[in-house]
Amino acid sequence: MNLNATEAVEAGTRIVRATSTFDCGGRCPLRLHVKDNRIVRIEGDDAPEPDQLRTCLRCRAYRQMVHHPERLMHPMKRTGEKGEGRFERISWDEALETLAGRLRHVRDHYGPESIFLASGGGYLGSLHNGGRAAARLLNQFGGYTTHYGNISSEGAVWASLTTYGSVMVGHSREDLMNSKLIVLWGWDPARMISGTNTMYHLIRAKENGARIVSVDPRYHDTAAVLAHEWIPIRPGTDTAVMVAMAFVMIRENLCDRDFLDRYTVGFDRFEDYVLGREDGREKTPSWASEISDVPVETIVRLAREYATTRPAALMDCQGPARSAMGEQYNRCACTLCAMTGNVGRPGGSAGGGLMGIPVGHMFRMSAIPAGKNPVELKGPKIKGTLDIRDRVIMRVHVNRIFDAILEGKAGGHPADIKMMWSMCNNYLNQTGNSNKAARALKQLPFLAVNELFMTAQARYADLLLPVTSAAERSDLTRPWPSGPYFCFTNRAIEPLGECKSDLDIAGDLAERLGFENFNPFTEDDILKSFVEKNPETGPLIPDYDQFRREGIHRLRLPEPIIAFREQIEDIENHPFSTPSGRIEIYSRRVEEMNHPLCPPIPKYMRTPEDRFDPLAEMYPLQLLTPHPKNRVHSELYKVDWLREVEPHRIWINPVDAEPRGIKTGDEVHAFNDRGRVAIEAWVTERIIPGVVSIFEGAWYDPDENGVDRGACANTLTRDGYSGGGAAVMNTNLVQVEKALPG
Ligand SMILES: Nc1nc2c(c(=O)[nH]1)N[C@H]1C(S)=C(S)[C@@H](COP(=O)(O)OP(=O)(O)OC[C@H]3O[C@@H](n4cnc5c(=O)[nH]c(N)nc54)[C@H](O)[C@@H]3O)O[C@H]1N2
Ligand SMILES: Nc1nc2c(c(=O)[nH]1)N[C@H]1C(S)=C(S)[C@@H](COP(=O)(O)OP(=O)(O)OC[C@H]3O[C@@H](n4cnc5c(=O)[nH]c(N)nc54)[C@H](O)[C@@H]3O)O[C@H]1N2
Ligand SMILES: [Mo]
Repeated sequence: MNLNATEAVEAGTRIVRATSTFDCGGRCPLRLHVKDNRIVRIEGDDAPEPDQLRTCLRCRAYRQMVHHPERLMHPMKRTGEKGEGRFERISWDEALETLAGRLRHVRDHYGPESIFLASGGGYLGSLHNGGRAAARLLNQFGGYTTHYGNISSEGAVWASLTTYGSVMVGHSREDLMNSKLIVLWGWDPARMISGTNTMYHLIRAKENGARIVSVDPRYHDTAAVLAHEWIPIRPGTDTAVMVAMAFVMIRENLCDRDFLDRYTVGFDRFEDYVLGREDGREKTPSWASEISDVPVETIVRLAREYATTRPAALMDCQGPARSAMGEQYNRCACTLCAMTGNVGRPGGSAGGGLMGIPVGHMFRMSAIPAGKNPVELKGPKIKGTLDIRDRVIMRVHVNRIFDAILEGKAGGHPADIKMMWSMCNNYLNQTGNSNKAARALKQLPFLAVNELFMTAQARYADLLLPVTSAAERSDLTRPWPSGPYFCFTNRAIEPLGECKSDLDIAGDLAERLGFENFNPFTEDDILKSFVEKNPETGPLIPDYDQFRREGIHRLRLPEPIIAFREQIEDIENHPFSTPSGRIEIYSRRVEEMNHPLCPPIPKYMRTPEDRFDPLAEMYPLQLLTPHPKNRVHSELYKVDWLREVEPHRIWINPVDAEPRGIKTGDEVHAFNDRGRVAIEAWVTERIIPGVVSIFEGAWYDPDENGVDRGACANTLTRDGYSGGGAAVMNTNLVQVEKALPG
């Protein structure tokens, strides 16, 4: 087979080296075949094994999105009711004048804090574009209010910072080859990627003899392909099982005491809790079994196996952490990693859920600084604090944006929001409680949205500004957790219709607002300076032109990166970045915060809408909302090829389906006090009884009775956050019933 596409190309067709900028955590190097300003074909990476980065289904369907007939092609203003989706075409001139006028009006009448800037959650381009350009402009304009918190991983971030003082808690994926046991604890990389070639490395690790165990309420794709054992567990109860594993390890003398003595602080406090000296309750396997439905023998066996198989990689992630007490799961995972001496060791893991290594995390430095937000300068400095309450004084938690719009200062939020300018997100669809979000956007006086599609949120706009896809501009990007490589995405086609990049929109608007020289550099100048002036990448990418030509710069690491290896090899000269310089199983900083939901050691705690909440009488099923295989959140929703991959369905176990008279293919309603969705059922033993699952990202589409026909998962979720700041996406109770015919 001829893998070198350049040779087989038709006359008039160019091949452009690029990638998508989807936020799946991977980054597929692509060769886009372009003819007459259309991408006509896509091929993946042509590097030989073992370097080749295999392209997944979403990037293979990329051109179906870029050239989708429903792409927004010109600016539009609302003509119907808010949310109705009726718009009329206007000129860029009118659009920019409208936005500039509204910004001036709100700033002058209510103050700049009443302007809300909502930028990217799921979209990941480079930092000069997207929300960054708008922030730079608004900083010059007088400031704005924005959101706080990483909607993906705040629980894991909090846990990693608390325990290690660092978010770089990962190993390069090749290091999985050194593991003898790999525990996928709420981690499904076959679907959510977690680094382009993670599955490749997991498969090799298995071939190399590693045992693979999956702990998850769902028998997911990675487990189906790789796991020797599936341990089903009730959502939100992982910490209880981990604590009971610690109990077994302590009682059976299986802890690495030398490691704990040398590298950690506060294990005694954790031990007091585990053994019941703190609260009179031993955290035995039978205690945890009642909470989690994991059999006692399984907990005991897993504890022994994990403690005695060295090295072992306990791979916790972010899904279970996107929950009401999410950070406790990651903190407890870190604690188990330390108890077994797996931190800083090849084939081991540090836990913490983030899996990032310090290369491949690039372009954080800005060639054009965004400047400071004058609104935030009026507030307290929040750098370094672990206390979420300090972080939401001047900002709105990302999962509370719509509550802030509805309630304003009277509801304890930092501002009375009078307008929102939104880009690179579909938050109505992607944050908790979409019905509340829709109410908020109906009430909000003005919403401008930079978008490629008429998304669920864009329907509520007053003004729609059409933006280019990543294929229509050049950019830099990266795989987020792993690498180690950097991507240059070359402009493949000229902007379609009247689309402009967010950067150009900000530039044009700056002109209207009277700022001169907002975009003084060419695209190439900017990208070049990002690469060359960045202290992280500068030394790593020696030749900008070659990088641009090849579309990728692969790093050759002499050996896999192991988080905290330096600390473990020489703790005296390389302390951890925590106040004690050690791994903090107990955190004084957290104790001093005195936050009722943040114990200083990891603990299992009950939460609202857990399985034991009395509300379960009315809404007896726990709802999970994982990320979809055939989309990136709500992106790619319109692509037919990908819809064919997997219909949008609710997973339900036969034990729950049969008494409700539900069969595969039936239309069912899932509902709670926040909303009701209509969705097809998939009756399957791949999910445990008592739990149902709807993939996030389907577009919210309420009918006249308020039933969400699009079955957006967030019609059912809560707009809250945990003590550590995690968006609560996986702690929900619902009922499911068969839809009545007609
Ligand atoms: N229930 C539930 N909800 C969740 C999650 C969950 O697990 N469960 N996960 C959460 C997570 S981790 C995340 S990261 C968020 C993601 O939340 P969002 O960021 O709101 O989700 P996306 O669907 O990626 O939306 C990105 C939007 O940006 C647009 N876009 C793409 N490129 C550009 C561009 O260059 N400029 C502009 N202006 N727009 C562009 C796309 O068309 C798309 O509509 O969802 C969260 N929501
Ligand atoms: N294809 C695709 N890939 C993506 C994305 C996408 O939208 N599509 N989004 C990307 C983004 S922005 C992010 S942040 C990541 C998210 O990646 P993750 O946060 O890892 O993904 P999730 O799908 O939310 O959840 C992972 C697993 O956790 C399980 N789980 C949920 N609750 C619990 C629990 O209480 N206990 C246990 N043990 N397991 C539980 C789910 O069943 C699921 O199998 O994915 C990235 N990758
Ligand atoms: Mo995310």
